[in-house]
Amino acid sequence: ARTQVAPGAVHLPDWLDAARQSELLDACRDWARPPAGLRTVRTPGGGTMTARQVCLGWHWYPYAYARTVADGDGAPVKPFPPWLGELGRRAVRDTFGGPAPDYDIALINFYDADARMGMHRDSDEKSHAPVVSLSLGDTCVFRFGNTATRTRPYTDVELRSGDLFVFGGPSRLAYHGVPRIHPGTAPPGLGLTGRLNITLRVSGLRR
Ligand code: MD5
Ligand code: FE
Repeated sequence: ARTQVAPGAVHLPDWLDAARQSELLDACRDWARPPAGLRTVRTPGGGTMTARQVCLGWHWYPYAYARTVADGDGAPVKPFPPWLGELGRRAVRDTFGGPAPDYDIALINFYDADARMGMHRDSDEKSHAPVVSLSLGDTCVFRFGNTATRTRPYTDVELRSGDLFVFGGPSRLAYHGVPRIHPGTAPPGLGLTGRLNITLRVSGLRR
């Protein structure tokens, strides 16, 4: 099943089978370890994001990318592996067909039961290539909004473990957020408490 939530915003439930979900989870656990592992993100306004993050390729700060993790342990960010780029290209081909971009960065969000992500736009990348989003673990409510405001109209979609969501075209700069996690809804065999979201992006930055 394939649902177009808005032009360019396409949800493919259950895109990753159980074995692929386990492989991706194992990789996320490796990336979450120091050096340059999981970090708590502080926003320029003095707030703290409740979803913790790991970056691959370039490091993301709200609102810019950098080469090092200055607010972590100072270690260089981990590399973006080629296999992950191939996964992103396959996701875009399965979603839209045709050519797929060269992904070079990943942002991985770890949500515990109480974590949220407020409505925002992903406008720090210097490329309008589609963002590939992969979900693991607990089901969440994903709120897909509009390009003009962080309020209504929006569409709430449940994202489950193994789901793919691609944000391209006119949806690339839409407001979106994660207003809630449904605790205890992860597939029993996966062995994950909470939710993980992997986004693959094209930075548009010089390497
Ligand atoms: C998440 N992450 O579930 C979401 C999935 C983030 C973030 O929002 O910034 O790390 S990615 C959703 C996304 C990406 C790019 C564009 C749009 C949505 N959109 O236009 O709705 O942790
Ligand atoms: Fe986002």
